[in-house]
Formats: sequence, structure tokens, C-alpha cells
Amino acid sequence: MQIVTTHNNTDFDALASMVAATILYPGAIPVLPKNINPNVKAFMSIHKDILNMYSPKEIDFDKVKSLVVVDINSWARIAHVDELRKRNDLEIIIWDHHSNNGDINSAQKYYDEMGANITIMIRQLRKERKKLTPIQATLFLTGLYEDTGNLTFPSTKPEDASVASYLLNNKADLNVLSRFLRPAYGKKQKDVLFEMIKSAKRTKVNGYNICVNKLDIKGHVEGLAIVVRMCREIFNVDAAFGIFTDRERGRSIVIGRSNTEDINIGSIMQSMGGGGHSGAGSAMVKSAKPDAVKKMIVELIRGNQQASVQISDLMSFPVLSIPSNNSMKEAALILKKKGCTGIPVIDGGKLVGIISRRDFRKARKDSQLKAPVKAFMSTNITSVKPGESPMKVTQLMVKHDIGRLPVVDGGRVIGIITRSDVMRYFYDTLPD
Ligand SMILES: [Mn+2]
Repeated sequence: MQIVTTHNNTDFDALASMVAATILYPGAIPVLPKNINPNVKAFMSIHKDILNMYSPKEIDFDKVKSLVVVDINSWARIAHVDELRKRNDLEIIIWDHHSNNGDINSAQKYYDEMGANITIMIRQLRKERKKLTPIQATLFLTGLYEDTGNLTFPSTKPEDASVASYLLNNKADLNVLSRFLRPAYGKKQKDVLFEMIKSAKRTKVNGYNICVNKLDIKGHVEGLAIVVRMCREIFNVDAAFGIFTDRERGRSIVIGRSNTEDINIGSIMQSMGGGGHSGAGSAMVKSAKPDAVKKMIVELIRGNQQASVQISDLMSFPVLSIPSNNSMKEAALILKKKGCTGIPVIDGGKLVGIISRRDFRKARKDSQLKAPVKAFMSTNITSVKPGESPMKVTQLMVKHDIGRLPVVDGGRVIGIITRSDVMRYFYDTLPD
């Protein structure tokens, strides 16, 4: 007998991957874990007959000769088939898109770092020219959208998008999809979310805004990942973490969601014994001290992450500047010669203003060009520290409608960052 299974707290990508596996391995029996996400449960309640899933209790594990594991590569996450773990005559086939190496040993491993696991499986289904029903296409697209945040998560690959197009061609139903994809949060999740909103504190790490929430829970609470995701969106932070501590059991569940590749949730969770992708992940920590867990998260972001890009890496220097008693004419010459739109005005190493092309509109008469720069410069200066993130610069540029910011360290201008520097960063040097 061959069975197919996936991780507990089953999400749509996991369920979709299980169904895809039953097409790839005809006759294989799909075994669904007991804990499945609330929105998947809602989907199952209607599609139960068509999907024909088995519960672990219904399986005679002695008869299992082959195990297909989808969307995960960790024994801890498939504890419902733990009986098979010690078997050495078992064939194991893995389909996974999580970047951690995992602890299930298998000779047949289909791994690719796609936004969704279903993308890898559809690649194979198409190769084998398998036909999909509209319901299958709908479920697969729901999984794809959930794992890629409707193709917006940074982990999304071009192939995910082309698979979305393929599934829409195969009559995936967007009405059904949006009805179930919507996070089905109940009273328990709402209570947790409100608690988190009340106690949430924003912190700055490596120039990114993060939000770490500590909360006590009792026993198993479903859908905590949804709550953390909503928390990230509500607070509009780059990454949000939830530390859910069960004091009776002496452990904490850590869940993270990130919107930037510079804070890689997967590798942070891996360091804590869990796993995930760059955008989402979780870990079970044997500690009932949420403050210690929080410290660990912050330290992991600080140290273990690939050094995130700072303004000092992008800025131009040395800075072209002009003293405030030079004439407007001299300033105009520099701007023209260097082809820039503005320069900082610096007296004795200190930033006192900015003179830009715009300020010349105020100096209409020729005689006014003889006036010193300080008469026309703007003294309302917005500057930025070298340790800030490119995102912060973008926010300042939008807020103050300016295209260049002096980079100031200890009162001294050490560089200048322009719109084009930031653009170059966002378009060219995004990590793969
Ligand atoms: Mn997945």
C-alpha cells in the first residue's frame, strides 16, 4: 500500500499537493493529519466526498510499503505517521519546496525552491499530460495563492505565476477560491489578535521595523499564523513575530511573517529548530520564557541574517558641497557642471542647508544671483543616518517630496543618497 501525507496544521498548498500526489501516484491513499487550518477545514466540509481523505486512524501502517510526503521534509511535522519512522524497508518519496534540508531520508526527492509546493507538482503533472478537473484546478490555485500571498511574496518565482495562468486555463474558479482563501478566523483568533494589538510594541532592528508579540495561550489554538500575518499587515511592519507561550507545557510556539527578503524567517526559525520560507515560518521552542525567546529572535535578525543593505552602502561620497556665503551664481555653475539637482550647503563641516534648482526660481533677477546661497537655501533639512534601510529613505523621500538626502553621522555629512541610488538598489541588487 502506498500512502500520501503532509504536515499538520495543513494549509491549502499542503492539501493541494496531496491531491496532486494522488494523481501522480494512482492508487495512493491520501492521509490527512488531524490538525488542519480553519480555512482548509471549511473547504473540506464541502469537498469531503470528492477528495476522499483518510484519517491516520484508518490506516494499517504494517501494510504501508511506500510513503509520499508533500510540502514538508520533517518527521516532527508528520507525527501522525510516526509509526513508519523506524521502518527501514519503506520507500519514501518527498516533494518539497522548503529550503531547510529536513530530516527525512529519501532517495527520491523532488525539491525546488518555488513559492508554492504545488508548482513543482504541476510541473510533473503537465509532463505526464494529466488532465485536471475544475475542482482540482481551483484547489491547486488556492494553494498557490495562499503560499505566495497572491503572487506577492518575495519567494514567488516566475514559474508560480505561469502555473497560475495554466490553472486559470483549466477553469480554476476564482469565486470559490476567494470564498475559502479568506482566512477563516473565529472568536479565538479574534481574541488573540485583539490582545496582540493592545500589547504590541514596534522595535527597530537593522533599520527594519519589526513587531514581536508575546502572548500566553493554553493548549492548542488554531490559526495563529493567520493572526501573526494580520498583525504584520495592521501594524505595517517589515516583519511580525508571535511568541505564544504555553506555561503548563513549558514551551512556546514562535511564528514569523516577513515582507522583506532581508529578514529571512525560514533561516531564523531554522536556528530555533523550526523551519519555513523567507516570508513565513514557525518553530516550537522548549522555553516558557517569552522574553528570552524575544531576545533570541532580535539577535538572530541582527547577527545571523545576511548583512542587510544600509544607506552607507548605497550613498555617493565624497559630497559635493558649497559654503553658505558663496554666491548663487557659483552654486548655479556647480549644479550645471555636475548635472545634479541640488547640493548641501556646508559651513565648517556642518550641514546648514540645501540649495536646489527649485530655489533658483526664487532668485529671478540677475542681481539676486550675486546674493549668498544662505539667502535662498532651504534650511529645513531632512537627513538620514548611515545605518538606515533603503526603505526608510523611500519613505522620507515620499513624505517630504525630495529627491536627495544628506547622510549625516555625528553632525557631519558623510554622503548623499539620491532617488536614483535607491532605485538602483530596488531594481538591480535585490537578492535572488
Ligand atoms: Mn507550502
